[in-house]
Amino acid sequence: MVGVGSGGSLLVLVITAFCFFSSLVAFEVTYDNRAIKIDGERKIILSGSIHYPRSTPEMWPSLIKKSKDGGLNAIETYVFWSSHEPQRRQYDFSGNLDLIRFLRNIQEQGLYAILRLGPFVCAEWNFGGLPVWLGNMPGVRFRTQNDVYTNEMKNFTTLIVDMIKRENLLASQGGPIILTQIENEYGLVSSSYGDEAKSYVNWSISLAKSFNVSVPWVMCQEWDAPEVLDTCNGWYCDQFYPKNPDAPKVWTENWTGWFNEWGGANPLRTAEDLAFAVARFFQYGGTLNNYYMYHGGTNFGRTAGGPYIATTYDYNSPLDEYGNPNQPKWGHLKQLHLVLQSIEKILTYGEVRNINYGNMMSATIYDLNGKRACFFGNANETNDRTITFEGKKYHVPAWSVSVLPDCQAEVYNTARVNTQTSVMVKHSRDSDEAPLKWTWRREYLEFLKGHPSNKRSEYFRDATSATQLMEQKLVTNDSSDYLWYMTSVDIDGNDPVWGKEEVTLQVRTEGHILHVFVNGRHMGSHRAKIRSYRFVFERSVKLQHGKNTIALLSATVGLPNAGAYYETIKQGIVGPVMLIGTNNQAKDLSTNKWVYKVGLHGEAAELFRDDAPGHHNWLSENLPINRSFVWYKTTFKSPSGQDPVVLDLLGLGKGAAWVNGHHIGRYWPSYLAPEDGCSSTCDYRGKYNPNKCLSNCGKSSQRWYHVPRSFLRDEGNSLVLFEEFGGNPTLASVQTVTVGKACGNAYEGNTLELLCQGGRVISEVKFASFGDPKGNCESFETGSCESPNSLSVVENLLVLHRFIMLIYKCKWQACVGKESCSIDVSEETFGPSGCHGSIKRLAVEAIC
Ligand SMILES: *[C@@H]1O[C@H](CO)[C@@H](O)[C@H](O)[C@H]1NC(C)=O
Ligand SMILES: *[C@@H]1O[C@H](CO)[C@@H](O)[C@H](O)[C@H]1NC(C)=O
Ligand SMILES: *[C@@H]1O[C@H](CO)[C@@H](O)[C@H](O)[C@H]1NC(C)=O
Ligand SMILES: *[C@@H]1O[C@H](CO)[C@@H](O)[C@H](O)[C@H]1NC(C)=O
Ligand SMILES: *[C@@H]1O[C@H](CO)[C@@H](O)[C@H](O)[C@H]1NC(C)=O
Ligand SMILES: *[C@@H]1O[C@H](CO)[C@@H](O)[C@H](O)[C@H]1NC(C)=O
Ligand SMILES: CC(=O)N[C@H]1CO[C@H](CO)[C@@H](O)[C@@H]1O
Repeated sequence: MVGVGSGGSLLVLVITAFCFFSSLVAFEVTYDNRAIKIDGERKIILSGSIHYPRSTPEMWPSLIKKSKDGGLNAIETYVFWSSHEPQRRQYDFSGNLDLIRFLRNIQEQGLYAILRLGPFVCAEWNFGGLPVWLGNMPGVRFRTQNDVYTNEMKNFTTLIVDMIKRENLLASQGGPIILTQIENEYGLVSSSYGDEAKSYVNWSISLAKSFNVSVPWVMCQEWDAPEVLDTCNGWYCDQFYPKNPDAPKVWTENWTGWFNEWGGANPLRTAEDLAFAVARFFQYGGTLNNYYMYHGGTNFGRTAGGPYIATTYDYNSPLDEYGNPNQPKWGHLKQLHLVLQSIEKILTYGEVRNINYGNMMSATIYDLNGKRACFFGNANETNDRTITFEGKKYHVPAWSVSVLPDCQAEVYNTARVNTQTSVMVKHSRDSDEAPLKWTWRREYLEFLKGHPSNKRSEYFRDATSATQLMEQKLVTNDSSDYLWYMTSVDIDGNDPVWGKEEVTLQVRTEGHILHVFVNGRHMGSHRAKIRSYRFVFERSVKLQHGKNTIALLSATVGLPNAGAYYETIKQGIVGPVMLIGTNNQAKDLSTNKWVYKVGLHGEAAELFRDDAPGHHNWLSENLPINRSFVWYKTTFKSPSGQDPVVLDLLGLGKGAAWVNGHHIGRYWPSYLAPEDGCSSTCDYRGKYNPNKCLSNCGKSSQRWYHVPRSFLRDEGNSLVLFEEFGGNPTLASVQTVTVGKACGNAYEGNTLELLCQGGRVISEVKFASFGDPKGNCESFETGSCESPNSLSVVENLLVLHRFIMLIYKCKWQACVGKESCSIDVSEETFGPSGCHGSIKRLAVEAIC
C-alpha cells in the first residue's frame, strides 16, 4: 500500500519516550552487573561516536539529529588534546574545537553524552591526540609513570573537567554526560611498559576519581583496571565479559567499518554483518553499544594520523563523510535499535536462559514475569538453519540473528535488509558555468642556489642550524609537514675522488617523503611505500669545484598514532647522508653544519588566505602542468542547492588544499590503491577484517575531498592548491554528492521506503520484482518466480501518488514530487508471486 510520512515518526516517539530527560534536573548514573542505571533504572544505551573536529559546528545539529532518528540515545566523543593545546598553555576551543557547544547540541536534542577524555585517543588522529611539543619535552615518556607526562596529562584533563563542570554538563548537574573515560585501550600496550604500567593505571584511576564527576569511569580494553568499568572494543564483542562480576557488558568501540589510507583500497563492512555483531552482543547480555564511528567525517588540515591516514575518515559509518545516511547501514541498524528499545525492560531485568542447538546455533530467552523476548543466533558462517522452538519452525540464515520481541514473531533478522541501498553520485557544476580559471606561482626556491648561510631571504630569518642531522619533529614541533635540511660541501678541484667524477649522493630517512636538490637543481623525489616508511635515497650527482649546496626537503604525512612508545618513532632525515666517490670512498656529511628551515615559503607567506595581499604575483599565462612545487589558485561559485560539496582532484599529484583559507586537508589522488585484494562480490557471512570486501583497487585511494558548505560563500570562493609532485589542475572540479539511485530491497511483510536527496524525486523505476529476485543493487535480475505486474505496480504506485497529491495537495506526503515514498511488500500489493517456500522479497531500482 501507499504509505504516508516516514516510519521514522514512530521511532522518534519511542526514542523520545526512552531518553528524554530534563536538561535541568540532575540525575544519578550508576551501574550493576546488567546495565548502566539512570536514577536507578537499568537502561539500554545505543551510542555513536562523532568526533567534533571531524565536521563543523554547522553540521553538528543535523548529525546529532540523524543519529537520534537512527535510533541512538547517546553520542560519544574523544577530547583532542593536540588540537586544543597546539602550543603549551595556549588553548583553542574555537570553531570545530568548541567542545562545549558540541555537548550542548547533544543535550538540546535530548541525548546522552559519553566523554572520553583520553588524553591519548589513537583514533587515527595525528600523534594519537597527544601534542607534539609534549613528545619533545626532555625526559618525557608517554602513557607511563613519568612525571613530565603525568603532570601534563593532569594539567590538561583538569582543565577539561573544570570546563565541563563550569558548564554543568555532567549528569549529576543536569547535563548530558553519563560516562567518562580515562586513558584508552591501555591493555593493548601495558605489557610493554612493565611494572610501571600498573602504577600508571592506578595513578590514572586516582586522577579520574579526584575529579569527582559522579558518573562512572570507563577504561576500554583495560582488563586489569580496578574500580573502573573495563569495556570492549572490536568488531565483535559478544564473547567479552568484564572481569568485575558487578560490571555490565559495555562495548565502547564497535567498529562500523575501517579507515582509509593513502595507497589503500576502500573498506566496506556490510550492514548485515554489523547488525549481526550488535544483535549478538545484546543476545549475550550486552546493554551499552557504541558505534565507532557513527559519523567518521573528515581529517581536516593536518589532523590525519598515520603515517598515511587519508583525509577522508568516512569509516564506512552509518552516516557518511558528508553526513548523509549511508544506506542500507543506517536504516538497517535503525530498525534493530527500534526493536531493542522496545524490549529494554525485558533485556535489562529479565531472567536469561540459553538453548544450544549445536553448530553455532543458539536461542536466548529473556523472561520478565512472563513477558518474553527471544534471540535466535546462527553464527555458522555457511549453513542456514531451521530450528523448532516451542513447536514452531524458524528459519535463521547463516551468520545472522533473529529478534522476536514476544518469542513468537520474528520482527527483525540481521541478514534480511529491508532498507534501500543508496547509490551516491557526484554531479558537476551547473552547466552554464565557465571552466575554472587557474593562476599560479612557483614555491620560492631561489635560495637553493646560494650558500645556505647567506640567508638572503627574509624566509630564513628563523632558520636554525646544528652540526648534526636532527629528528624532524624536534625541529618543527610539527608546525608544518615540511622541513628543509641544507648544507654545503667544498670540493677541491684537485681531489681525484671528488673533483672529477660523478658521485653518488645517499640519504637515509625515516620518511615519509624526500625531495633532493643539488646546487638548486631538483635531483629527484621519493615517497615511502605504505607501511614501510624508512628508505635510502640514492642518485648520482655532479658536483662543481668550490661550494656545493645540498638541500633536502623532508615531508611527513601524518604522525604515528598508536602502539607503545610511538612517540619515539623518528621522522625525517636521521642520516647518514653520504657522498660516495670513485673507489667507494665516502664522505659522511651527517656532522656537517646543517641549516634547518621549517615549512614552505608559501606557508609562511600564507598564500592560501583568500584575503592575502595581491602582491604575490599570481600568474595567469603558461599554466604549468605536471610540475612540482607549484601553487595554484582559482575562484568558484558555490554549487546551488544543499547537497554536500566535494572537490574532485583526480589529475593532481599530492599536496594540500584550502578553500577560503580553510585547510580542507592533504590531497594525494595520484597514490593509487593496489591492483589486487578487491572482490566484486562481498559475502557478509564470516568474521569481518579490514581486508574483506575491499573495493576501488587500482584507483585513486582518495579522489574526492569534502568542502563543508559552511566554508563557502555564495560567490567568489577561493581555492588554493599546493602541488608537491606535479599534476594538472585543469582536470579538477567542484561537484556535489547526492543519491543517484535508490535500490529497494525488502522482505514480505515489511515496508519499503525509498528516499532521494537534496530535493530530487524518483523519476524512473528501472527494475522491480516481487518474488525471489537475484543480484544486488544495479545488477538485479528476476529470479525463478515473481508477480507478473511487479514493475507496473511500483510504477502505478507512483502514478497513484501523483494522483493523490493532486487531490490532497500538500496534505499527503506522497512519493512523486517528493524525495521519499514507501511501499507495503505483500501479495496484497503485488498479486500472487507464484513463489513457493522461500521468503519473498521486493527489489526495486529507482532513479532519483
Ligand atoms: C616546541 O614547543 C615547545 C612548547 O610549546 C617549545 O618550548 C619549544 O621551543 C618548541 N620548539 C621549537 C623548535 O619551536
Ligand atoms: C597547569 O599548568 C600551569 C602552569 O603551566 C599552572 O598555572 C596551572 O595551575 C596548571 N593547572 C593544573 C590544574 O595543575
Ligand atoms: C594498584 O592498585 C591496586 C588496587 O588498588 C593495588 O592492589 C596494586 O598494588 C596497585 N599497584 C601499584 C603498582 O601501585
Ligand atoms: C562531588 O560533587 C558532588 C556534586 O556533584 C558534591 O555534592 C560533592 O560535595 C563533591 N565532593 C567533593 C569531595 O568535591
Ligand atoms: C556449520 O554447519 C555445518 C553443517 O551443519 C557444519 O558442518 C559446520 O561444521 C558448521 N560450522 C561451524 C563453524 O560450526
Ligand atoms: C609527469 O612528469 C614525470 C616526470 O617529471 C613523468 O614521469 C610523468 O610521466 C609525467 N606525467 C604526465 C601525466 O605527464
Ligand atoms: C585494538 C585496535 O585495533 N584498536 C583500534 C580500534 O579502532 C580504532 C579506530 O579505528 C583505533 O583507534 C584503535 O587503534
